[in-house]
Amino acid sequence: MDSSSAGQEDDRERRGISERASLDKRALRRSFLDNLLYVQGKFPRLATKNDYYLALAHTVRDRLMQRWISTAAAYTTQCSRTVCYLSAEFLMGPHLGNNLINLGIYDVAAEVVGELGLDLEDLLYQEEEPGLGNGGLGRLAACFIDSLATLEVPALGYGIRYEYGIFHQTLSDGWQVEKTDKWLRFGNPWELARPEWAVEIKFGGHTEQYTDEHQRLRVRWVAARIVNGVPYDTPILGYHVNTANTLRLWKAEAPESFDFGQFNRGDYAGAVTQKIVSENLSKVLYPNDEQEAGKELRLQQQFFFVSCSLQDMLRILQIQRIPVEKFHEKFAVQLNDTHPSIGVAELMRLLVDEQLLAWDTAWDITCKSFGYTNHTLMPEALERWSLPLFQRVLPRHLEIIYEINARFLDQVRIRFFGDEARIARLSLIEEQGPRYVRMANLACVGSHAINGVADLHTELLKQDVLKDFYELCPEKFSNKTNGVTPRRWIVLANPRLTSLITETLGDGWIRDLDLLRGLESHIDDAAFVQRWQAVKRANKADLATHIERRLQISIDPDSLFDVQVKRIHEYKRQHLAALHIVALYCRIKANPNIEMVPRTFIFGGKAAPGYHMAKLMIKLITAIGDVVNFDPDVRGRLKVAFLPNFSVTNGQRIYPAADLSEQISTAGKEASGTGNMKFQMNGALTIGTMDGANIEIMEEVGKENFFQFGLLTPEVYAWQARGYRPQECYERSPALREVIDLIGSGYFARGDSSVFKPLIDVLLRYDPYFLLADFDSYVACQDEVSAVYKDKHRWARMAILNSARSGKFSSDRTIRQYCSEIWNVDKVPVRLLSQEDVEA
Ligand code: B1N
Repeated sequence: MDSSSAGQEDDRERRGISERASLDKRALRRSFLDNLLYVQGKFPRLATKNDYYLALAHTVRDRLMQRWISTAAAYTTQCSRTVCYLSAEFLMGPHLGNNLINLGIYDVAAEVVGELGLDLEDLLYQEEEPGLGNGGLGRLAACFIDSLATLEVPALGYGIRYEYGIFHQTLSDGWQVEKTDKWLRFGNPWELARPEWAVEIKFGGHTEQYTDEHQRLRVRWVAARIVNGVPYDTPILGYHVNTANTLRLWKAEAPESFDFGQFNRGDYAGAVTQKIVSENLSKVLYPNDEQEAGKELRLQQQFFFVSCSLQDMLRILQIQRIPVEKFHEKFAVQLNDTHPSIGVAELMRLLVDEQLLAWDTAWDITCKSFGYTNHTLMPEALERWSLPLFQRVLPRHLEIIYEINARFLDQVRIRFFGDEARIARLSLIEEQGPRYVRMANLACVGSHAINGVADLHTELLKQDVLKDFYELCPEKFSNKTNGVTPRRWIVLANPRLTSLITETLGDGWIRDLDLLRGLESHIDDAAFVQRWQAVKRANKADLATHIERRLQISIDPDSLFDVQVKRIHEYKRQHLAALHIVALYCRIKANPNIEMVPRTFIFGGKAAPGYHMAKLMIKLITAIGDVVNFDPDVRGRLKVAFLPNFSVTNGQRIYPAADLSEQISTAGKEASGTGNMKFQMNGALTIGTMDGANIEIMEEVGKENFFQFGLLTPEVYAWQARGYRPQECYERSPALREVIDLIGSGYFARGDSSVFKPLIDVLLRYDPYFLLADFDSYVACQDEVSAVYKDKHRWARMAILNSARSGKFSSDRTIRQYCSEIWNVDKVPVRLLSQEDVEA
C-alpha cells in the first residue's frame, strides 16, 4: 500500500470512528434522558442531582447487560474452569466512574451531561460507595476482581451484602464519632436480586446417626433454625474487553414457612422477632481490622456466606451437568484469610452428608479445591472460636473438624514420632486452657496452596506463624505479592496524570503497567518534567480546596504534602508521625526564624470503635493540629489536617496529590500494605521501614529513590529478646525527651495532662511497636526528605522514576501469578452476542 492510499485508509477509519462516536453520543444522550423520564419519573426541570446520577447509572447499566449476558453464555457453554474468590469483605468503591472508564465512554458521558448543564464529577460524587470492607484486605478483593475481569478469567466474587458497611467517621472535638453507613438508602442501581437462586442455611440443633438403604452409617444434621440466603449480583466489567464477571453477595432473609408455626399459634410478635433475628445475619460489617472479636454473630456470618456460596457452586455444577466428583476441576476456591475457612468443613459436610460421597473422595476434592491466603502476622488477629460457641452454632461441623483432625494428626505422629509439642501446635484444636478451634490450622490442612502477600510476609509465615505447617508441607507455600488496579488508582483517580502518560507512551500501559518504564527515557526532557510538576501541583491545589472547605484551614499547595492514610493502629504508628510533627514544632518554638521546608501533614483513617488507644491516636493528631495550625510563630510552615471518613472515594482525591507516602509500620508487622503502591503509582516518594511490600517497592525504585529508616525485622526481634527498655531511648535522645514531655505536660490538651497519659505511659513503659527506638532514625530521614524537596527538579525526577517503576504492583501481575501458580485457570475471551442471539 502506498503512503497516499494508506493516508486515505487512515482518514476513512478516522471518519468511521468519529461517526461512530457521534452516534454513540446521540444514543447515550437519548437513553440518559429516557432513563430520567422512565426510571426516575422526572422531567429535567424537576430532577435532583441524584436523579441525574441514577439516570446515568441506568444508562451505563443498560450498556453492561449485553456483556454480562454474553459472558455468562460463554462460560456456561464452555463449562469454563472458574475462580471463586471467597471474602467476607469487598471494598468496591463507587461503580459509575469505573464502569464509564472500562466501557471507554467516560469522555462522551462527560460531554453529554455537560451539554445538559451538568458536571460529570458532580454526578459521580452522588454515588454512595459500597463500603463493605475495613481496609486493605477488602480493597484487595476489589482490585482482584477488577483484574480477573480485565484478564478475561472466569471468576465469581462471593461475599456478604451487608446492609450497613463500614461506619461513617465524623470528628467531634477531635475525637472519632461513628455514624451508621446507610449506603442502600437511595437504592442501588448496580445490583440485581436473584431470589430464584436463594438457598437455605441451617444453624444450631443437633446431629443424629442413621443407616441408609445400603446399610451404611450416616449422619443427619437436625438444625434449630433455618435462614434463607438470597444472592444479589453486580456485574464486574473488565477494561476494554467484553468480559463482565459477577460479584455475588448474599443477603439473609427469614424463610416464609418458618414463621407459620408461631404465627398460627397467635404469636405474631414472636414470628416477627424470628424474622429480625434472621435478617440480622447480613445487617452489619464488623469494624475490626486485625483484631479478633470472637462474637457468635460473626461466626454465623462467616458460615452463612460460605455455605450459600458452596451450595451455589453445586447448583452450577448441576446445571452444567458436571458430576460432583469433578468439583475441583470446575472450581478453584480461594479463602481470603481465615474468615471463610469454615468452608473446608462445610464442603466436607455437603459432599459426605448430602452428596453421599466417601470421606476420602470428599477430602481429596476439598484439598484440591481450596487455596488459603494469609494476611496477617499479628497474633491477636488469628481467628479462634471457643468450643462451646462452635458446638452451639455448628454442631455437625465440630464433629467433622474432629474427624479431619484425628486423621491429620495420625499422619503427623508417624512423620514426627514422639514430638508431642509439635502435635499440640499443629492440632486444629487448642487444648491448653479453654479449648478453641483454630481456623488458620483448618485452612492450612484443607488447602493445597498457602500464600502470604509480600516476600517478607511469606518468609515470616514460614519461619514463625505457620512454621509447623511449612515443615510438614513446604511444597504448599508460595508468595503472591499484592497489587492494586491501575484502572481505579491511576486512570479514574488521576485523569491529569493519565493524559500526560498516554500522550507520552500511548495507552497500552493501562493493561500492561510494566510499560510505564517508558517514562524513564523522558526524565531529561525538561518539558516533560515541567508537565509532570504541573500535574502534581494541580492535584494538590484540588485537594487543598477540598480540605479548606471541609476543615476551614488554609493549605499552601506549594508545601510538601506528607500523607498517611490507612486504618489507625498502633503497629502502623501514626503516633510516630505525630511525634515528628511535635519535634518540628519544638524547633520552631526554640528558634522562630529557623529555615524549614513548609509541610502539610494529611492524615486519614478509621479506628475500630472499641480500640481506645487508636481513638486516642486520632485525638492526639487533631489536638496537635489545633495548636500548630494557629500558632503565629509557625507562620503557616506546618499544617496538620485529619480528613474525616477515609474511604475509597476520599482515597481517589488524596493519593494523586501526595508528595510523600508514609509507610512507617514496625518492621515485621505489616503483611504487605497496598496504599504504599497507590502512592507510588501516582508519583509520591515513600518514607518507609523495611516492612511488607515496602521492601519490594525499594527494590524496584532503587535505594536512591526511597527514604528508608528504622530497625530491620531481625533487629526488632533481637531488641525484643534482649529486653527492650524504651525509657533508655527517651533518656538518650534530647529531641525525643522534649517531644514526649511536651505532650505529657498537657500542652496539646489545654493543660490537661491526663488526656494523653495512657498513650505516653505505654510508650515509656512497654512501647510494643518500637516508636522510641525508631524515633531518631525517622526524624533524621525526614530531614533528608526536606533537603531533597528543596531541589524541586531532583524531587520531580525521583517521583517520575517511582511511577515508572511501579509496574510490578499492578494487581494484573498478582492475578496472573495466582492463575498460573495456584488456580490453574486460563482466560476465556467473550464474544459479544447480538440482540438476535440473546433473544433466540
Ligand atoms: O491485608 C492487606 C495487607 O496489605 C495489609 O498489610 C494487612 O494488614 C491487611 C481481620 C483483617 N490483614 N488482616 C486483615 C481485616 C479484617 C478483619 O476482620 C483481619 N487485614 C489485613 C491485604 O493483603
